[in-house]
Amino acid sequence: MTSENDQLCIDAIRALSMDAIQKANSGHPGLPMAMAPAAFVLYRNIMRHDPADPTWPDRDRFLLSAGHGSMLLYSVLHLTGYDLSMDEIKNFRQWGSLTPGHPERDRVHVTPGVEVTTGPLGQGFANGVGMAMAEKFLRERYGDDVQNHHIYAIVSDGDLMEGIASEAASLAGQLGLGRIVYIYDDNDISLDGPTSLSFDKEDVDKRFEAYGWHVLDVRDANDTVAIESALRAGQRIEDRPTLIRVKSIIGYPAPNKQGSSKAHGAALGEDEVRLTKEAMGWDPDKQFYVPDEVYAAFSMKDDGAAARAEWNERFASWKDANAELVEEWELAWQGKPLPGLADSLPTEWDKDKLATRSAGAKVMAAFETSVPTMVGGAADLSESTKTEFPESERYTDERAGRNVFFGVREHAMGAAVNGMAAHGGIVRPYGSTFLQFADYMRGAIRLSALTGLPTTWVFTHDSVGLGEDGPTHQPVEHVAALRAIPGLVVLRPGDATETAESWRVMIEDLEGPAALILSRQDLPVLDRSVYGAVAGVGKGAYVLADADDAQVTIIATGSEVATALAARDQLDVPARVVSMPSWELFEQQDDEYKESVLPVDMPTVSVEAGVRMGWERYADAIVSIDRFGASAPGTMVLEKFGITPENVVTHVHELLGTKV
Ligand SMILES: Cc1ncc(C[n+]2csc(CCOP(=O)(O)OP(=O)(O)O)c2C)c(N)n1
Ligand SMILES: [Mg+2]
Repeated sequence: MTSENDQLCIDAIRALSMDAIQKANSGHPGLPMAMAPAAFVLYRNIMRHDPADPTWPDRDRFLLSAGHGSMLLYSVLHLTGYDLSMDEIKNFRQWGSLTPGHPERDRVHVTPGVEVTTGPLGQGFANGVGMAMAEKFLRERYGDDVQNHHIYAIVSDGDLMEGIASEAASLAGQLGLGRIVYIYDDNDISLDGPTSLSFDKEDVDKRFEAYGWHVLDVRDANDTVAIESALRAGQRIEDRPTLIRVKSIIGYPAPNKQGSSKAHGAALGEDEVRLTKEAMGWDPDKQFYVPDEVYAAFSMKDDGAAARAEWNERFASWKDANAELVEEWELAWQGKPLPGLADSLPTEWDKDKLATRSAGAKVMAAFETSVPTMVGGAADLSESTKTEFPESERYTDERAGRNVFFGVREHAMGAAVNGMAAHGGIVRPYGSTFLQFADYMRGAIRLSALTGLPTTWVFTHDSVGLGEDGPTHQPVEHVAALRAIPGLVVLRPGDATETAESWRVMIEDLEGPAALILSRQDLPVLDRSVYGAVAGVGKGAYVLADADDAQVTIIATGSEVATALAARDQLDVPARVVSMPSWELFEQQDDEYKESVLPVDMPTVSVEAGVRMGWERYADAIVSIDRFGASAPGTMVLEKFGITPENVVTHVHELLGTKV
């Protein structure tokens, strides 16, 4: 039986959520009302968390994967004592508030206690898998005095319908991530109506058991005793993730709207809010009312402070006993590499031609020990993307190594990498695949940018130059599509040395996410005693080769830098070549620098083996590929599509009005 006091706390979540949504006349009351008991048990009785310090490293993490139920989270954060005031609750969904429509972990609005941005269903589910991976890795590396916590989430029908959740659940089962304990809000309702429309044939329990999860059923979402004992059972299972399926009635206890999709995504209406308050034994005339007993009983300030103090003590003695690891941990927790990263990077390549993906492999091997908590991997393409830490172990259910075999699960990989970054302690986690498949994980990439997470996306096989695999594998619009994401830094280095510098820039200089775009095919390694210094990479674009009286600038990225240099050699007019690995970094430079690289009055031709979209900003003539690729040897495809020095020369002559 739920005690009277507990019931009051639970009903306070419901009342606050209803009122905030009613005032905004916008939001999703159904989930907060039905899941109020589960959230109360989690935040009051199960989770170790401290409202006064929402970022302490060993706190339990909570993710509201069903982000539409955001008022549930805001109510609970307010009631347990986080710095989220009643005014913020009253400003739900309003401009500049800390209570946006869906929970946002954002560099601009920092809502204390919000771990990840959720809204696109399924992402939070998969973020939690990354968080559990991070926790396990850090626990093994630094010991359980430093990291020893759980990852909790509330997930909905929509979350479980999304493909990303299947990928992530399968991965979590494979990796035996026992610190995951998720509550599934099984309410037979989704947005369009009853789940009989689209989601009632599947046996979710059997499905998750088949993934290797530990599945528990709670028959009544109001049975706090059953919920608490299921959560404790989940905590005890160390070798498998746990899914607790909780049967609930959406919108409970609203007398007329509970159990119907009408409670899903719109304010209940003033009359129904009154009736619901009456049904709960609350005064219908009071809004945003929280009885003092609720604040007293729900507060986690004392228990949270005690939990954190207990950890502080353990952590302090760990520090005394592990002096050699302290600096490493502290830098990792700040997201920084060990000192000396830049000096560790290769400058000699032993070859005069090297694919940038192969250069990338050498670079990763070189900085491996400088970034001891970088964890990442590929979606079953590590042989091709060549992203691996050669001296490190594999991440398995038995041992959390640094090399993750994500399997062919791009979308879950993306969200898990975000989860690792959001967890903290994992420095620049990365995920890699062919550039073509960036589309399969775009939802996660977008969220990495929206949230400003320090994640690294490594994409190889970056143009039709990859050759015979043909148009299904040849990216054409992908670089442009990534550039379209605000806040994502796209880096397409032009040779091996630029690849090394790109990695340095990402690890040392950038705070947010970056996409590193690498070639499959060999590219000349540029002689830096002849060409511009590679330090220009950090400025996004720089002059690689110049002429005193240059009449034209050729801008190129990645593999086309070599094409541009060859065109310059063939031209009978003096030309400048600019390597432009990153538009975003170039845009951050001051006008003087920009003008020094790309003078406004200098005719400019761009060359990039992808769509022309956006190049109008920099170029007067554009050499591009505005069609899908073709299955043939890479050099031939590039030639057929005009990505050749000769075609660049033709464009220059056309632009200058001179004859070839
Ligand atoms: C990827 C994605 N697709 C669609 C939506 C729009 N949407 C929000 S909630 C929802 C489904 C609601 O059903 P459920 O997840 O069961 O939540 P409940 O109504 O039970 O609270 C949909 C389709 C979304 N948020 N994310
Ligand atoms: Mg539902």
